[in-house]
Amino acid sequence: MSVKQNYEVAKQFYEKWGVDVDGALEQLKKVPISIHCWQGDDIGGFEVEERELSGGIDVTGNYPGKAETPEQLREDLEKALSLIPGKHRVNLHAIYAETNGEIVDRDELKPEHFENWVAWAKKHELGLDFNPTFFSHPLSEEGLTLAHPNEEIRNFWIRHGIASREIGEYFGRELGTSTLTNFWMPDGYKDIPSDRLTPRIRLKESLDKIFEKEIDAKYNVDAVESKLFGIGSEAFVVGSHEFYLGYALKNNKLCLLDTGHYHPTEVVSNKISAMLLYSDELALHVSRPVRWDSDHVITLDDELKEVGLEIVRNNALDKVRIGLDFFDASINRVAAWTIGTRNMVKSLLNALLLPHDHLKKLQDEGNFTDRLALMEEFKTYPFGFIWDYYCEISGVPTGEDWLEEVKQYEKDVLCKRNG
Ligand code: RNT
Ligand code: ZN
Repeated sequence: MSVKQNYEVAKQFYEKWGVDVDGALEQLKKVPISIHCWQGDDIGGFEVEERELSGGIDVTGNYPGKAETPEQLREDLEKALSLIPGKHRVNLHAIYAETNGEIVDRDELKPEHFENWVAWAKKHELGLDFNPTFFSHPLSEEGLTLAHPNEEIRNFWIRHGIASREIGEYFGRELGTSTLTNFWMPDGYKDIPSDRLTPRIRLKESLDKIFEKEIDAKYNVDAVESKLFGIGSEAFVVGSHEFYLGYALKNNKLCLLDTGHYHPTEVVSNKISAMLLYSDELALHVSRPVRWDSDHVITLDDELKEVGLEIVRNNALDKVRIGLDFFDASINRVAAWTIGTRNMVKSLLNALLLPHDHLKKLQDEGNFTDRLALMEEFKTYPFGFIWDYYCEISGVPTGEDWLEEVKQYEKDVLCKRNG
């Protein structure tokens, strides 16, 4: 049976429930996932001065073939993109600037340091997103940046924030699609603070300065990302969820939810509908925490499916900016991107294939038996055949065929690198 034939059969299962399967694929095609460049080189970046990863995050593993140059990173991204159905975006961090061997500190970064990325994005018709880098730097070593008691240090990071928004705006202008510039700061304390308010006031004031300049949302939109704890900030993080939720709502910023940044039984899927009542848009960093904010490659687990369901059943595909945030150096990095991004797309497809109106109605009627019975039965519907067909019409490998390509790429390209 061909992929197409399987599709035709599988389609009937869903059409029985009134689902427009071809329409679902059309819709899915238009949803971009923002693929984080930092999976490709373990959040190394290309700063001239070698710097250790800091900020309370960690990448473990030493799989061979890590990208060492911007050209290699782009080459690897191209490979991964060729294995993922749909048109997507690439998410950069400030440390991925290209400065031609010149030392340019974070507060002096300019759009011109990202010209190569923009040219590449144009060539491949990709949108770009951006993140200032508030870690892996001598001035963040004390675990504080925008909330630091020292004004000079704070000002350095404020300048970095301002520079970053300008880079985001430049991306948006050049590429004709608005950039999401996401602010995550590691600021926090290892042990119980004697004062939680003052650091929060400082963070708030620093952010106000960074966001002073109005930028057209056509070009750049800002997001703020909270966290519960990090390595070295176990007792207190200045930018907690409530801090940023409040900040975002009051200042018309996007609140970015990282699926690894909450209590172990607290889930991001449950926050989406609540927040969309008060905010037109929000952003995600889809990650997989294993016992802590470990940033494992995302699998098609229950929570990933639930995130997809909440976005689709609440008609929020154009309200949620979906980005990924995982980093694993113990497996092939191109495979990591491919597995994770394909899973994100799969979770959306799964959601697009369900008869939400019917299921909502059952709930309103109090018919919980049918609701549970159907939701369980749909789990074993022939989803895989629809997915394969989507891959085929998108011109990317179906099923596990992509793995051979990654293995070949590992042999031909990755293993020939020094890394
Ligand atoms: C850290 C945050 C943040 C980073 C990236 C590299 O816990 O999740 O988003 O992972 O900016
Ligand atoms: Zn994140």
